[in-house]
Amino acid sequence: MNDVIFLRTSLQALVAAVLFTAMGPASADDTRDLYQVQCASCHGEDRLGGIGPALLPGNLSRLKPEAAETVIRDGRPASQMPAFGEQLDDGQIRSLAEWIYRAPEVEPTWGRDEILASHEVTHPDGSLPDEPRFDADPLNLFIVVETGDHHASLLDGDTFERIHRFETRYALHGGPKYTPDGRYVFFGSRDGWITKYDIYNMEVVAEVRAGINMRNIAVSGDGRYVMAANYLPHSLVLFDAHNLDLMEVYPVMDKDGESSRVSAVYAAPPRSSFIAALKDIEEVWEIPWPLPTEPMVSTGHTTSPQRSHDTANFQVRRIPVPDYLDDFFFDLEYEHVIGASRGGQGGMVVNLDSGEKVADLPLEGMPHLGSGITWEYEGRRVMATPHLTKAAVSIIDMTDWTVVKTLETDGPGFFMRSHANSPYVWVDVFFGPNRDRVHVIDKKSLAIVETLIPEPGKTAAHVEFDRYGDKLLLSLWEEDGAVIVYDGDTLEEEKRIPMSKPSGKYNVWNKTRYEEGTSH
Ligand code: DHE
Repeated sequence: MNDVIFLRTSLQALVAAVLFTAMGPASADDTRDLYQVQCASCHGEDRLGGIGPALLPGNLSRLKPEAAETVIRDGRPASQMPAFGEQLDDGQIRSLAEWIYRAPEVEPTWGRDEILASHEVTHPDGSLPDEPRFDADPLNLFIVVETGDHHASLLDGDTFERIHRFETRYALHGGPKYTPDGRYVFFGSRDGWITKYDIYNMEVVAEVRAGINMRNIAVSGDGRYVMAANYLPHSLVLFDAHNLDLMEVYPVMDKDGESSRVSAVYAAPPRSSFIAALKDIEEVWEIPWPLPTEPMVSTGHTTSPQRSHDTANFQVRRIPVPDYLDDFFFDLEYEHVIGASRGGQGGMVVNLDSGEKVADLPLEGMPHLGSGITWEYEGRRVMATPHLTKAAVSIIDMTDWTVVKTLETDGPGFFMRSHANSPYVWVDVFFGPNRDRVHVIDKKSLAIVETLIPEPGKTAAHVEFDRYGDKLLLSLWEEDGAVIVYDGDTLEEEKRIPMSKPSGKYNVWNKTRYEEGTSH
């Protein structure tokens, strides 16, 4: 399917390129056509985003037009944006770069009315049976997102048998988020949809579209609320997790009315709050959820804390920070946010209570902090992060924020993983000629002790352990890919399960227990 689209767009591109070259400087119609041929399949026909971000003036405030030309010509590292320098001449690149700064013909809106109109509850909370329809440890299940054909698989984490495979929304991005009991999972798609899925009954139970171009979602530590972070519109949107009822839309702007995209939102259970980093405003927002002090009430088959739609608890606390945070990570106590801007030359550590910057981190080469992990090393806690544009893994002492070690790798990596019970950390080599390699780092010696090549020439990426830290899954990130089961100690391959471009894998136990070796 994707090959057909690729072939068609390549042919269209060739025709368009020939026409443009013959016609001289591009007119508005030419540029509109060129955009449709070259860009629309990822960025949307109306520039509202798709697999790629929305391309509207309000979303490009940090990108200068000359820089936009460079991105079109050379591509953007650590994203799916390819280089068009071979296909397009300078005039075409310039006209496309100008085009994306034009005001849209119709200003896109996605507010309360649109969100409410999109809301669908197929199985109201409490209406389906409470027993799993399968025989497996419900806390050791994996959800695997298969981006090739927009499906997800449910795997038994003990036998590694596939229990079920189901269709998802288009282009899921970011980790799906579980309720603390592991019964429900929430998926977020780049085009704004949130899907609530009942794992026990293997049914979609509710859906709502939170935005036009979404970053990610977070579920409160008590499982009662879902927060969505958007690129378009510039908003955070709060839902009641039970049926995805809309609770609040937060326009994201500073005190002068300048609005911002949201980089991402995370739940910080020890603080009982959502933490959102902003892309165009130098602020981090903290939005606390209420503690479940209300009496317990019966909701059909389940007993849960009484629901409150009173958002008095959900007031925004603004924390000024010295730079934009595109990417960020937290310590286990959620006392500090460790963040970096994509353009910056390093990272910084901000204390979330005082709002003070407590350290600078000398991390060049775009640290991918979002995929950082932590472990105990010689009696202190360290964190490690790969870099998106540098062949290195940085290991940082979290007690004084100094760099303990910089490990040289076979190329820039995207994802890191471990488990408290595992002696090893796994990091992929996502970019460049060695993207078929995965490094295994010993947590004690901080050295790479093994480099695996599961299948030469095929991208190997993203690991997730089972709940015990014994076995792990690695993706062969290809259309005709697979997840590979490894023994976590012997590093021997045990099994392959065919999948369509499997991306992230998410173990219920590790995610709901905020395991130190996985993403949160
Ligand atoms: Fe992601 C997680 C941002 C490109 C696959 N990515 C995240 C998160 C953020 C983020 C903020 C954490 C959200 C969460 O889990 O709740 N990603 C970005 C970018 O800014 C970037 C570089 C550019 C962009 O296109 O937005 C980017 N990401 C990609 C890809 O190109 C990937 C490889 C393929 C894809 O499907 O888009 C990709 N991102 C992922 C995956 C996760 C993710 C699989 C979840 C990892 C996890 O283990 O939790």
